Amino acid sequence: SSADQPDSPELWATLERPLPTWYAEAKLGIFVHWGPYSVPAWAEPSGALGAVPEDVWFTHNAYAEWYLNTIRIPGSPAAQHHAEVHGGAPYDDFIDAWTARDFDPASWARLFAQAGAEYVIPTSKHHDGVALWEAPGTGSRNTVHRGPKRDLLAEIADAVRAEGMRFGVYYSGGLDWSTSPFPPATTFAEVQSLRPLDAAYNLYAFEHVQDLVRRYSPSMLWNDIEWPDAGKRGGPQSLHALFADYYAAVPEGVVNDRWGDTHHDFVTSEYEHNRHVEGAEPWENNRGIGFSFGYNQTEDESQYLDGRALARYLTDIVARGGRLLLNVGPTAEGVIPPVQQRALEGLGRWMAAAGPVLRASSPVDPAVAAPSDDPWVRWLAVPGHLVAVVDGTGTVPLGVDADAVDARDVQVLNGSAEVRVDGGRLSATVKPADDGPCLVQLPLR
Ligand code: FUL
Repeated sequence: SSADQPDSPELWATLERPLPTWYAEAKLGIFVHWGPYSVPAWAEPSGALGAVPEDVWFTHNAYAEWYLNTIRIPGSPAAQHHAEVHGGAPYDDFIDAWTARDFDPASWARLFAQAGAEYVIPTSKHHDGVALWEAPGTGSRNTVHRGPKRDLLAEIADAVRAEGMRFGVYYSGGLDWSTSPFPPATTFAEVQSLRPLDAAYNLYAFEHVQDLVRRYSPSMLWNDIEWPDAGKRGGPQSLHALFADYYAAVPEGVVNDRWGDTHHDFVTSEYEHNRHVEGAEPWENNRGIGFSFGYNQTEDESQYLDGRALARYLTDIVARGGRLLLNVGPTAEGVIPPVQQRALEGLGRWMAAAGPVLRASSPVDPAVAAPSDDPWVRWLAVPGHLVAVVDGTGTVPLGVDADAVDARDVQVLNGSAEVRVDGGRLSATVKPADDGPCLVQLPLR
């Protein structure tokens, strides 16, 4: 393509190939948002993205990793908090205050693996532009030179792989606030109009991702917000070239859909935002355990999902053919906050029984077996069987035709349940286990 023509759909199509098996089968990934923002660790827990009105979202942003944007919005509670608690200190002071003193990547990886995760995606550079590795062109604004003084990505990659999980990276190609001063975004339109587009920034971002590929061979490139427009007009530093180079280096690698209108291996929804993409193409929903990705010390149990709620959230996604990228936000010291740790441990106890079923499963046509929210029932198909995942107590109608399954040969994989046939319909009298929903496995006839 010529210098001012955007790369064509035909060019992007040349990158298409079958979805690598590991990702086609994956059900649970762990996202890690860790940065200088983990020092103030402050946001208003205003609600889930997509459920909070846009005119409220930016001034009362629930995402603690957006701290540098939110404190620059005049009159925002975060601006007031920053003035009162941090004396209006320059944001980069938080780089040095980020100690990672208690960071033990092996214990993180063990926790994630026990929760049932198959892949782990830390932020390599978030919107604040601070790199978690010695990224070219960042000078000292990275964790090797300041703050932790460690290559955090290398340590996480090694620990994650030692637990048999895949390692990938998040990269903010769209927003990079290291080009200072920047006006704060107060609308989603401004997020787009304020992002850098030029050739110099494209080269900067291109060299970052190329360096990530060379050093860590990540199984996933999870870009955010968009890719600079200058990188979508052909040439050796184009995104197309970057993808081709990536697939050559990591044949099982996958890329998400947040580069703009380009090639992608899967699409993403975030909390309640973008739910309409779930279904047609391979998809992944992402969210924090609470309302933030970066650690937010103002949140408590009332915002966080617990193990049981996570089990239901994950099952709902898997039953619809998706996967969950569930975020953890460590403290500046490198500790997974206890409330997040408990949630993951709770999910892990349930996944000990449910994980193998979830991983072997595919969605069930709702015309064959209908899900319901009250009582809570979801359906999974595993070879030769249907599995009802049931939460609640008492007698629950199962929404499946009694002729479709063999009700005499029921296997309860978690909790206890008795299945009865009543007028051609099945019901189960359940007593769920302490750790999460019952799994009732019924052979297909
Ligand atoms: C969003 C970002 O703006 C959030 O801070 C977070 O990284 C999330 C996964 O993607 O678009």
